[in-house]
Amino acid sequence: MEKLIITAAMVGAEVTKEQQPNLPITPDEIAEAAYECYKAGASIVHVHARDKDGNPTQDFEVYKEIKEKIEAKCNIIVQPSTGGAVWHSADERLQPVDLKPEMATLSAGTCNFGPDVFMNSEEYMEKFAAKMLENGVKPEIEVFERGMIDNALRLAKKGLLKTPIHFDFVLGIPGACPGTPEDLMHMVRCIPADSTWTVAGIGRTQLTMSTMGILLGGHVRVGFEDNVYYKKGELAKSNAQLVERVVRLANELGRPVATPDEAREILGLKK
Ligand code: KMH
Ligand code: ZN
Repeated sequence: MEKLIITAAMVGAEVTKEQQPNLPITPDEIAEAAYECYKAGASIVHVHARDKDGNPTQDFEVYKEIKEKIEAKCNIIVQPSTGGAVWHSADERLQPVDLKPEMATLSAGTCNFGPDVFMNSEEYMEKFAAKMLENGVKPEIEVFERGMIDNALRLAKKGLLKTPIHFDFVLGIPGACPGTPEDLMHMVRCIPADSTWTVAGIGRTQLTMSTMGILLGGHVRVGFEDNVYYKKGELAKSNAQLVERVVRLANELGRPVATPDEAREILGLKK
């Protein structure tokens, strides 16, 4: 089995300081949290930016500041979000791709997202994929429902997505696919054999999905974007604490953890 790539999704667009007092918000806080996650064993940070009031923003300059601050501290892979928040327009969402990061997320279809709708029409997906291709950015395909795998395969068939594809199964969003072992195993069975994949379990599904990811030879995403708790009724102290738990699990289960450069090798990123 490949070494385990751990992604820290530290901020997100939906979580508030009221829900998680240790949520990093400013570029300095996000860079420090990324450095802590790196020291704990993460090789990718999935980044969302916030404005001065703490609201989600896709502003190019804010992402630039965050990326530069993280890269000044460590060589972790910086993966900006192009999902943003549900109310962001496609053009707003695409701004961080102009930074030419090594990776960025690409959501592969529309779904309910709690009380909202997360819009990713065919037109959006093609536009996002084309822009990432043009800028040499490797997409991480966000899959919230089974049919989104086929949407990604169609992009590849049209030459808008290079293979092998890297998928992220985001399971347990209210309104989309649940985070059960059976759901994850079905997703894994449906992707091309040469693909790589990671799993992000939302809320209480995070620990189960992380363990499944380690055992099935996939990779794992944890962090406040997906889950603010350490266990039922107990908030996590930091994003790094959640990464540390995955490292301990991986050690117990005999799966070595990848450094950022090893993750680059596994994902075919050139640096
Ligand atoms: N905040 C969600 C609506 C991504 O980062 O690419 C979308 C999201 C996906 O978080
Ligand atoms: Zn995200």
